[in-house]
Amino acid sequence: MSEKPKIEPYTGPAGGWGSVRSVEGILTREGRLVTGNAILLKQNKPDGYACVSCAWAKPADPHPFEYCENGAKATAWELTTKRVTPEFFAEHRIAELRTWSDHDLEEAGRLTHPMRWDKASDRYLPVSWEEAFREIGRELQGFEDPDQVIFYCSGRASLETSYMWALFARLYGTNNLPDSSNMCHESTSVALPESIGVSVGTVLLDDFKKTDCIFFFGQNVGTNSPRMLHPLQEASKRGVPIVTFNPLRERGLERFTNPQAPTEMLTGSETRISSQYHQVKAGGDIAAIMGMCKALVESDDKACSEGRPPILDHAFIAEHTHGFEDFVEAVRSYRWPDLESQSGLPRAALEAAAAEYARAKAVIGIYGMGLTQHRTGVENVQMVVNLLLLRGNIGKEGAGICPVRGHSNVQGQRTVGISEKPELVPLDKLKEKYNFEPPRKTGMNTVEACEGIIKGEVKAFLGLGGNFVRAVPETAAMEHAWSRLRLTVQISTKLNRSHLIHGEVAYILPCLGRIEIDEQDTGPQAVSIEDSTTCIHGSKGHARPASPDLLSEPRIVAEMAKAALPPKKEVPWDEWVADYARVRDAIEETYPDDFRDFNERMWQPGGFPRPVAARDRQWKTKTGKANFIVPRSLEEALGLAEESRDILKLMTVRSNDQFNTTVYGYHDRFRGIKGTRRVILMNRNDMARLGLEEGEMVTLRTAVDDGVSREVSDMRVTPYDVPEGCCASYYPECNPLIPLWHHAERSKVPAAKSIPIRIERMGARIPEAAE
Ligand SMILES: Nc1nc2c(c(=O)[nH]1)N[C@H]1C(S)=C(S)[C@@H](COP(=O)(O)OP(=O)(O)OC[C@H]3O[C@@H](n4cnc5c(=O)[nH]c(N)nc54)[C@H](O)[C@@H]3O)O[C@H]1N2
Ligand SMILES: Nc1nc2c(c(=O)[nH]1)N[C@H]1C(S)=C(S)[C@@H](COP(=O)(O)OP(=O)(O)OC[C@H]3O[C@@H](n4cnc5c(=O)[nH]c(N)nc54)[C@H](O)[C@@H]3O)O[C@H]1N2
Ligand SMILES: [Mo]
Repeated sequence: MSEKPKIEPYTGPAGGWGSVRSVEGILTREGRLVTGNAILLKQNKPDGYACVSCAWAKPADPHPFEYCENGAKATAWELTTKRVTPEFFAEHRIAELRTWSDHDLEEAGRLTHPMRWDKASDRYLPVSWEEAFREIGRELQGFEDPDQVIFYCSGRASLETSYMWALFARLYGTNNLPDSSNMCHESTSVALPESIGVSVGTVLLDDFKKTDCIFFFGQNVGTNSPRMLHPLQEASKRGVPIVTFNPLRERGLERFTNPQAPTEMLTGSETRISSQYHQVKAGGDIAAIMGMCKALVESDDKACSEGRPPILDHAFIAEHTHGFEDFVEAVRSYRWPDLESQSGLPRAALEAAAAEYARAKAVIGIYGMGLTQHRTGVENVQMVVNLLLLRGNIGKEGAGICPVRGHSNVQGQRTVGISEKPELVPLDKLKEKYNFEPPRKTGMNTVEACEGIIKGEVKAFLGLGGNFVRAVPETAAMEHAWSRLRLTVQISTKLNRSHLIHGEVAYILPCLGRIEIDEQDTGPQAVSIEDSTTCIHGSKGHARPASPDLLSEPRIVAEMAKAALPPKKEVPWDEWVADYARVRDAIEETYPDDFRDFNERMWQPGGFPRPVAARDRQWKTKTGKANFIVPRSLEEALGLAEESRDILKLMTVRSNDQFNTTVYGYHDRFRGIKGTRRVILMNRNDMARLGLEEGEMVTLRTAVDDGVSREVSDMRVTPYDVPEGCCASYYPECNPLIPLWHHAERSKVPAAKSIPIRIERMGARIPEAAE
């Protein structure tokens, strides 16, 4: 991008005219306007398609324009008129394409034809589907051990495709089913079952209408789930306090103008979103929440001793929870000065937040990657649950825990068997239904798959969507090891880096997107997805396919499976492809409690919710109760000596102009950054201490002693409102800095929000910081 970078504060609200102009800009680019606009009216509608962007809930009574700026961008990006054809690949050698940016690769357009890498010319050449499936099948039959093969799944594929993919992997003989949630909400999937006996959130959209108070940790709603601003705005207008913890001041969490409300737009009226905004240090949430718990316990003690009504819900705690005494003992043992220095927040601020919590009858706790992508990711989540349990805020109207999921069906994929953990899958049921012996050995998650690839133990990688090499940590070692794989197969819509660093035998298999009409033998097909609030929705494509040579994801999965596996009458691949309703029947038979009357109910406005036991205060935990869990890491953290002052904690975050590794453009409007993504957002005091000037270019270097040098250069020093000791930059540009072992201890989610780094002036090492 040649545009001159510009960095200046953004004064507008989230949404508003900025959002309208941005949507307009997207739709008018390259003739996207006509199709795009008509199609957008179908987004998140009962007879339409589920947005391909985020997983936020779709209301039963949708707005005529039930989409947001970023949903519109995602749609336009998929409906682009540009094409990556065999001629494109003839013009560009792989070595050349490798020098292109993430943005330019995907901006080249939709993939149109199955392609196979040709060693002699170092190009991708067109291949027939038949030949592609035949060779992939033959290759898959050739590996010694099924555990040498990875079946990765990015979170967009439908419930139908995901069910088929997981079955394919298990029939092949492996539980190697890592997915994008291993980099995302796996901390949730480990934390919540221990705390409350379910792996998903307990909040429904309706709870937003009944809540008294919202606590918001580490999620950037204005950028990553903008439609959620509508229920938040409504809550705020009812006077519901919203208490936010985030190191960065994110505009969407501050104020919002609904671009779809004409009066608001004309009068320029804004709604404040957060009533309290606490700029916690990166990784400081456990200490912050512990501080709130301490304030609550102390005021409960006081109230009880003065004969006033208690602050804590002792009846709920007695009947429904376990571990309260140990937890309170821990809470009392922490000293305020330690909690203040760990969280970076003064006691008075934490007491003010606690007072807001104590006043409310029903509290929702919302969170995102700011909690899950830390070494303490699991404990972070459990600490939010501890806070909620103190006043019975789980399993009550208007209250609950609300993880904001990423990809549009990432939660649903887990529901239908995409998991490396065999204990989460009804293997006996699969065994009986499909008459085979499913593998019982735990498979590889994302980090383990990377380790296996680096060690050379993994021989083949099959990707159902996504951009694995770019999304994972340790870019240098991964890219090097990736090219030693025997087989890489990527089922994709757009060209990305994972296609270009490829195995010895490499295929790109282009597929239909969810917005496109999917015509099979019994007519146009629908698919289904599960949103962040466990509601399941039907989705029907409305746009003409990008190319006549595309196949649907279910078809590609079925053909690969048929080519790789011996035929089996119990698994009717062809019938499934002819009519996806038959896949839904199979899903219902495998998971009868979750998917009762699946085919009928999937068109219910607002979707149908899966049962979640904790919503009804049934606790499917080992103790049979909801558990208070003491975070051990806080003790350890408090015991550690102050870290070296020239090491900063780097948070890698998303801009308002990207979807994960898909870079739409170079403007991060809400953060006032234009024309570049190569910035390092820093506190002015850190800049002064490290002797860095605004606008100078620096190298970021990972500050760990494992003998590996990790660096990213050409980053522009940009002063920003971020706590001292913390800094921020963009994902995926900074992924080369993350050591593979730097992940949440219990869930193995890469700790992308707390990478220890040093900052060096380009060209010369800066001397040790002056202290
Ligand atoms: N438009 C758009 N939508 C998306 C995506 C996208 O890339 N673009 N990605 C999708 C996916 S897969 C996901 S997982 C979600 C991600 O959505 P988010 O969870 O919002 O993810 P991030 O942008 O990584 O930002 C996390 C937020 O956490 C804050 N944060 C960082 N460290 C800490 C901390 O230690 N404590 C606290 N309290 N906060 C912290 C950051 O300042 C930032 O505001 O969005 C989904 N939706
Ligand atoms: N440093 C750092 N790293 C991170 C994160 C972070 O916050 N910081 N976040 C992590 C998170 S939360 C996630 S979820 C992962 C994301 O990791 P992935 O899910 O692997 O990556 P995406 O960028 O979402 O994948 C984009 C590609 O998906 C393909 N695609 C798009 N639509 C479709 C479709 O309908 N079907 C098929 N088959 N393919 C499609 C396109 O070819 C596109 O190039 O990254 C993780 N990595
Ligand atoms: Mo994600």
